[in-house]
Amino acid sequence: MDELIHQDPELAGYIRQETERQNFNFELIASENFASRATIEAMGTVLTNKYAEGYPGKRYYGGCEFVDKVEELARERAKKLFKADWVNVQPHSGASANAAVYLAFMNPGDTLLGLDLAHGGHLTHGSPVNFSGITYKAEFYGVEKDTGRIDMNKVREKAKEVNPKMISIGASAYPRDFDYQAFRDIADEVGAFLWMDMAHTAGLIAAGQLNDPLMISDVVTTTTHKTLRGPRGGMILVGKDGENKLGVTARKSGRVKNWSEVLDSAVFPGSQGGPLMHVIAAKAVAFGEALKSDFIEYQKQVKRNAKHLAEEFTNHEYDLVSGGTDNHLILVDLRSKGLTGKVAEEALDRAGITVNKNMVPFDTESPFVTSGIRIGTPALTTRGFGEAEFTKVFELIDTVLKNPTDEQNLTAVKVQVKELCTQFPLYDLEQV
Ligand code: DSN
Repeated sequence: MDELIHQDPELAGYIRQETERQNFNFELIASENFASRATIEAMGTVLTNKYAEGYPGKRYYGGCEFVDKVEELARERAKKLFKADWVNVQPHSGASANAAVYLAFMNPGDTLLGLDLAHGGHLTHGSPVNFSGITYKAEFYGVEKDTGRIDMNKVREKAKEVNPKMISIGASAYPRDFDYQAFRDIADEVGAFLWMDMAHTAGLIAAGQLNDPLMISDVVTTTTHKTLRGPRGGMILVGKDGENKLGVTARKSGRVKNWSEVLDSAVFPGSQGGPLMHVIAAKAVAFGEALKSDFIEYQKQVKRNAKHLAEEFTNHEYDLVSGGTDNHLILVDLRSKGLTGKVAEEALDRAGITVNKNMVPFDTESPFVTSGIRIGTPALTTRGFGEAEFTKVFELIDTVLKNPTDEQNLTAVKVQVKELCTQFPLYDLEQV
């Protein structure tokens, strides 16, 4: 970063401060991770200069011979990683990938059935403040009050009642795995498309640590920066390509096309312009890393750490939504401790522990206050934390939550957080 420090010391200083924050805090936001040095390097290259609207071999600009190879490499690695027939690596984000899916399969006013945001769903799955809820008619299924889990009989009842054009699966705060076959059966019964947004769990799925939606869903979207540990971005996949059985037609020609053709044109020119070739290069690096055998061990450890953390919380009389976890995250319901998510998040932040406040199902607080916190293990597992370290993570969280307004307490915890982080080095400050 020598040139940046020289040319723009103010900006370089902020980047350095953020690097230090990441190095010396407990990063427990379930949707975050630490990309490798190689992945970050790929993003800081001259590929950012290149316009490459279109796809490899079919671009609207000259000079694309090398970025074609970059995009092909990313596609081939992603296909291998997820055993998918087809992928599109151009979406700039998860929301952009999801927008392309809507554009491909839905007309304005069509009905979507998705998991309620207040029960762990995602903004782009029909929330009234998001384009998905504004443009389409959004209906929701939820989790059960007593179990915190989705009841597939209720999903079936709801699907029969609202007759959706598309059913979405996927969540941002659901600690359990999904029964994809049950969703498929329901989608087939009501004649709906089935779309899985695996943004949170893609890395676990790639490593065989959760049920695999690829061959069961019509289309799958993901981000590339969460459990997948790549650069910030999105991707769309089709497990089994072929003529789409519900007869989606290409918007201009009216011809029935394969899933892949419909989706490619929904990304470009449908909803995006030039792809971010530097980010696509970084995706290729991350997919290459995920194809190595130590990625499977990493994902197993992510799950072991989450399970261990869940046990620590339940053994100390905290309530967890659904009582535990199958994946990389837990959702702590703080009502029995007399705390809100907002108070907990702010106190933990002052102690160097980063989590996010989160609604719990049937929450009585507003989204700005909430009754819960969401905690994920992917990032700290990347820096080498195992179960022993997660015991310490729990102890320090518990110490904060017992006295969230005691500044001395928070300062003492922050010192211990930094000590433990120092034993597991992350980014070399000399390189940034
Ligand atoms: N913002 C992401 C999360 O935290 O889960 C979802 O897009």
